[in-house]
Amino acid sequence: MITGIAGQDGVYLGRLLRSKGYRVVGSATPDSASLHRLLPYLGGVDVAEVDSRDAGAVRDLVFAVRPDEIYNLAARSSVGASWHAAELVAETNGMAVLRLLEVLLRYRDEHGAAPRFYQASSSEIFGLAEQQPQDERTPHYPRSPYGVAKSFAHHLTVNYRESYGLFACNGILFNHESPLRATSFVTRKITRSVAEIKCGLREEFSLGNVDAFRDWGAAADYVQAMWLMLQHELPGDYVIATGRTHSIRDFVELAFDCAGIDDPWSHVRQDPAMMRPADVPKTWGDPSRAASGLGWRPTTSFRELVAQMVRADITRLRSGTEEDPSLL
Ligand code: GDR
Repeated sequence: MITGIAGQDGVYLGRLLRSKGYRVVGSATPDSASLHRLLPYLGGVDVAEVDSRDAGAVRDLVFAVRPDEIYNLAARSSVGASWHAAELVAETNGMAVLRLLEVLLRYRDEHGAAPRFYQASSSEIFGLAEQQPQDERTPHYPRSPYGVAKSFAHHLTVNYRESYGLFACNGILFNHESPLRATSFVTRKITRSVAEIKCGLREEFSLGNVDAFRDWGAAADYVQAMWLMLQHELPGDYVIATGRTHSIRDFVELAFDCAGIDDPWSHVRQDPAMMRPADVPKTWGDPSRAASGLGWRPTTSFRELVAQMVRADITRLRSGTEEDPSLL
């Protein structure tokens, strides 16, 4: 069972589990626009429209599906939007996780064993970290309502594992991207805009803080790590990252380069209104524990990732088809 099937990671994980022969049930918020957009990629996945904040509906779904593994990906995923919807973010990214952990306990009471549980934690828990690179022992210093709620859920997952012996893991995923990323995130906003410039549909676009650094990997690689965590003999928490960090500036320049366009900065405006009240200046992860404990390593370079996203956006515009499984 995958909560949040209607996001980038839900699609990649759902496809991975299907390729391994799993039956996959994915939940999505009723009437989700994202589900409508990504449905072409979800062949073979059973979709249930359930709001993750609705504890009763989540309980009914878990008891009906009787899953071996639950991947909790449901969340409000935009850090930038979280200041404008702090309470909703706390409910969805924080309290809903507590309620789901409680459902696991009730399930175990009734069936003798609970499903293995994966919690989508995030590098945003580290925020203004002093330690570079960040690993599983780096103290939390979240910088947004999003990061605060993810930190709460992270600690609860550890606490329920230690208090009740649940098989519960936190995947501390650093930024991970793909052609399926929504254009509200900076990477896809850039690749989409570059593709539009390439196709003569626009001349320029605006960005906020271009001096932040992110450790960007590929979503396709990162869902493998989620699965590996739940196959391990013991539950644990793992940083999933590439171990390399790049600025937004680097991403912009590489994206224009991939499209064969010179002079990138003549096409980019900086808009102070797009700056966040507080930003995370640099994420840089140390994935050593995932390498030694899970045998996981990223396989996609930064250049390959950017090139794949730019190529997909140019293909979309030239074909007139927005979503097509051949883009992956
Ligand atoms: P992030 O991703 O906040 O790291 O969270 P995002 O792509 O939104 O921002 C990355 C950095 O780019 C700067 N930025 C802009 N961001 C957006 N969205 N739009 C802009 O126009 C823009 N201009 C500059 C931001 O200030 C920031 O520094 C992602 C999400 O997927 C989370 O859900 C996840 O937990 C973390 O990654 C790991």
